[in-house]
Amino acid sequence: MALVTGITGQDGSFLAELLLDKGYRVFGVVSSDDDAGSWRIAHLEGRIELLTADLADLDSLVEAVGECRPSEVYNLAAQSFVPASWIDPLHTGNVTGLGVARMLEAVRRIDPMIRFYQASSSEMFGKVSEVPQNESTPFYPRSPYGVAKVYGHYLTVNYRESYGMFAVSGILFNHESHRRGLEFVTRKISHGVARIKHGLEDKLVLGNLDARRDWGYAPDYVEAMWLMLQGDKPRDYVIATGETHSVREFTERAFEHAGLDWKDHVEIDKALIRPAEVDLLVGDSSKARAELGWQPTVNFRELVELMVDADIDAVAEELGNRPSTQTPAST
Ligand code: NAP
Ligand code: G4F
Repeated sequence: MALVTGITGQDGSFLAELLLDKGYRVFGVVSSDDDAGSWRIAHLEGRIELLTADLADLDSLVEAVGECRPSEVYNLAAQSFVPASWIDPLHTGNVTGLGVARMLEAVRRIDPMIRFYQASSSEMFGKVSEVPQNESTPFYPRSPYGVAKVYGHYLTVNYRESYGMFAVSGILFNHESHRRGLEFVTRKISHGVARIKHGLEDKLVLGNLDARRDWGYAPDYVEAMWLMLQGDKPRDYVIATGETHSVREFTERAFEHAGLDWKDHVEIDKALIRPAEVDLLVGDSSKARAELGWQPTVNFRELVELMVDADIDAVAEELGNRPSTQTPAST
């Protein structure tokens, strides 16, 4: 039995599918009844059980964990959009940082034998001190989001060391899919390309094209989360493809795949440039590959193409007024 916070997010929806396939009874935390991401789990209705709780409210989390008494908890809920963390650093700190403390406390109080996964992030490496980044690379976060994730990361380590809990952190590099939120750059691009292809827009407005990321495919990454909770010993792992590409390269490939030239459509808005940027991320996941047997199955080109294809199909469906269960009704 497993409890997943953030089940309506990109990763939560894929993790729920994976756990169901493995025969788990799956409970998911939703923060409200009209959860914005409910379109991602609509196809799982009747197969997963939802509990209402908020990462900002300890009592609600204790109640949720107590109600289902899972053997595994995956803490995926967060305010996860980096620019929003400068707009409201207090909210981000409360949910993305202190929310981890509340989840760990809820687990410890109900049953410290429950295995706990924390969704840590490559954003913690920030201004990187070595290339590629591995489990020993020092953290230097560059946003309130990154700072909050460092707090959650070290608190998970601390609960493991203080209470002997099976609490692990997955330091996951960027992972994407057709279920990615529209505010994140890869989906903004694939969705923008689809709308341009269908003649609904002509321009796509972006920020820093020089930033480099190690982009993988989200379903591969939720498998790593599960593998981490099946180990003999609780250990933290970097999960990454080991390849890095710029936002410009992603943009170029996405337009090219749709038979378009990005230079005809992309405009830069300096307002989208961040107060402090993470210039380069590329992960060394050799520890996970050796100890967990994990490896990515989708490369950069395949990722770009599958996202563009999915959005071109989804926009076509919307134009034909046929409902899609894979993208939000509003887009
Ligand atoms: P996502 O799509 O933004 O999903 C975040 C989830 O958190 C949503 O279900 C959201 O539901 C929920 N949530 C937000 N505030 C909440 C609150 N106060 N109480 C309860 N639930 C709340 O994120 P994702 O891409 O799936 O990522 C999953 C986790 O991995 C996040 O912690 C993220 O920071 C981390 N991560 C992601 C990546 C990546 O590349 N995707 C990489 C490294 C780490 P509502 O909005 O409806 O409340
Ligand atoms: O897609 P992004 O918003 O993702 P970012 O900031 O790397 O964060 C994501 O990955 C983290 C893991 O490393 C997660 F922890 C986090 O929760 C989230 O899932 O931006 C990627 C890059 C940035 O350098 C940004 O400056 O794309 C650049 N960018 C350029 N134009 C843009 C845009 N980003 C967004 N969102 N929108 C743009 O128009």
